Amino acid sequence: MPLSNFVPATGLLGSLDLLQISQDGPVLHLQLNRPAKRNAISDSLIAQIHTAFINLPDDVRVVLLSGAGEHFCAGLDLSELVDRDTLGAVLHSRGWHTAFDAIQFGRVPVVAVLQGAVVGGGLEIAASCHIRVAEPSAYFGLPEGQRGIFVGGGGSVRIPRLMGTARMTDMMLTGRVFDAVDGERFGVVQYLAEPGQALAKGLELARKIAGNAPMTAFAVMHALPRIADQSPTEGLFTESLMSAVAANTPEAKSRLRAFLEGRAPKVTKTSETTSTTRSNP
Ligand code: 1HE
Repeated sequence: MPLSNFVPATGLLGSLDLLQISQDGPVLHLQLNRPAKRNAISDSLIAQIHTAFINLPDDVRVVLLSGAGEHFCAGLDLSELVDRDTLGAVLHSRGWHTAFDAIQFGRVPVVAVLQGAVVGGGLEIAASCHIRVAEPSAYFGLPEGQRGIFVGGGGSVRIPRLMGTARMTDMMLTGRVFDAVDGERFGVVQYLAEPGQALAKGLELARKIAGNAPMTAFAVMHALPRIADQSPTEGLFTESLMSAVAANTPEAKSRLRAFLEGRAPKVTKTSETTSTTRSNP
């Protein structure tokens, strides 16, 4: 169901039958819509996710990603795995990388709203997003270890960067499953919502994000993770270049002028986003 005020997408985005896409101003809501299969990611679904993220309408400034039903995503559609040969498996994994790169390194930030199972490829797609908000029902697992396979959707790159290699090793070797509280404690989740409130919280955050200068959003999405992967000396240099680029946009200049002329809000405790949630510091 589209959120209230959200208008269902038409055209290409409206034709993607495994996604339900709707838009309200700068916020696009993209819902994985395969609840009968717990939003398991089939070849068709991964292709549709990729298509959606590379064809976002120009006026979209942020995406809210959620899953229909009681579970965010049960990961890879296991029924399609059995018949692939080795090259087919490599190409399949590379296809997931392309799709999830389009999320992480696309044009706009993505807020994921998580509930129920966030497992395997479900955790991999969540890890490609920029902000994760969780219902208390959310839980995180990497059953690949138990299924005799390995992560293939970018999990080995992105998940350790959120929770650390040791925790991911534990999940994969022992089948350990984390609940939402531990997910927040371990850095997988930035916001833990009250029951039934995660979508509303995600929307509130999305609207805030949509108000940012596009160049800042670009810098956060594209420069920050790359700087984190660079040596300190290279990182500092990249930071100087990125900050000079951002500061020289007309939007930055007008926002800075607005503050200096007393027209912009001050930074106060009330600008925290903790009204209905506990958030990480
Ligand atoms: C599926 C899948 C799936 C459900 N592939 N069909 N992921 C997993 O190992 C997780 C497997 N799924 C589960 O553990 C459970 O389904 C859930 C805990 C997520 C949900 O349980 P439940 O009781 O609500 O649903 P269900 O009865 O288990 O499943 C409902 C239907 O969805 C059923 O099909 P049906 O035709 O019998 O109704 C299930 O077969 C189907 N279903 N999950 C295919 N994953 C790029 S590499 C990534 C590697 C991975 O992601 S490995 C992790 C795979």
